[in-house]
Amino acid sequence: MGILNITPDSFSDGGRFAQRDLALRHAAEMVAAGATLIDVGGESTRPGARAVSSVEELERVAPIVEAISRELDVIISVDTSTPAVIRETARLGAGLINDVRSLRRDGALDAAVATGLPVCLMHMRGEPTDMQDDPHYDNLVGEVSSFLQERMDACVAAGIAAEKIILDPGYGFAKTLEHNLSLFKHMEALLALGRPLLVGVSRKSMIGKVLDKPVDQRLYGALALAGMAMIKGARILRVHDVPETVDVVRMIAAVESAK
Ligand code: 8Y7
Repeated sequence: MGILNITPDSFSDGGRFAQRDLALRHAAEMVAAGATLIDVGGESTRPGARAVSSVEELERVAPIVEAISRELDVIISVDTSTPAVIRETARLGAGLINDVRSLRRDGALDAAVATGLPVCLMHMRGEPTDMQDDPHYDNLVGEVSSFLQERMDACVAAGIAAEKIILDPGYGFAKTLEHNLSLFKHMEALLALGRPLLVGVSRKSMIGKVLDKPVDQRLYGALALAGMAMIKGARILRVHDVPETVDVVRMIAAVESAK
């Protein structure tokens, strides 16, 4: 899964169409490099990020989803918690709802059910604005696992087939470095929930903190974690660096399919 962040229009001096073409080109490169999903996001979930209105979020994301759906053969994942964005992007061709809030926002679960699309449910506590305020767990793996089980039960009760649910430990969301490392080490425990796991660690601070490296020097660390996640049984890797990660995945697949 290649990450496509849609930055505000003001960021690009070329305006709306240049923005869309740039995003489409980046998506096409990731698909050519082997991405089978593109995760399109219009709301920053970074700690302390500014809130974006649902209108603004939809204005950012909808044209990109529409363009990718028209031009590329890839599953479009939409990184959103917003009911209107869930409904509208599904209509425009989205194939997966990736919600870091696990469909807990008012109206999000109903919107997701109405689309009939698969969903990725991720563990987080609190909101991106306060999630890193001294997170504490008595039993990290147990609490993450129960949370995901509870969200999965709520989705199934609302009418989403269990087969359409992907789970995610939520690395970097309401977790210290020690929490992230421990939850990575014990990732296998979450496979007991019976659903495919998605892992997102690309360029995240858990790599920066271990290696003491800024965000543009975290690729090798990310690739080490990508390989480990695959071997531990993760099925989807959410990454910025698609060509490099695809090499890792293909080498592991080659060895695992050997006699
Ligand atoms: C994740 C994510 C982000 C993740 C899933 C970043 C939107 C932060 N991280 N979605 N989104 N899993 N499912 O650094 O780990 O990419 S945003």
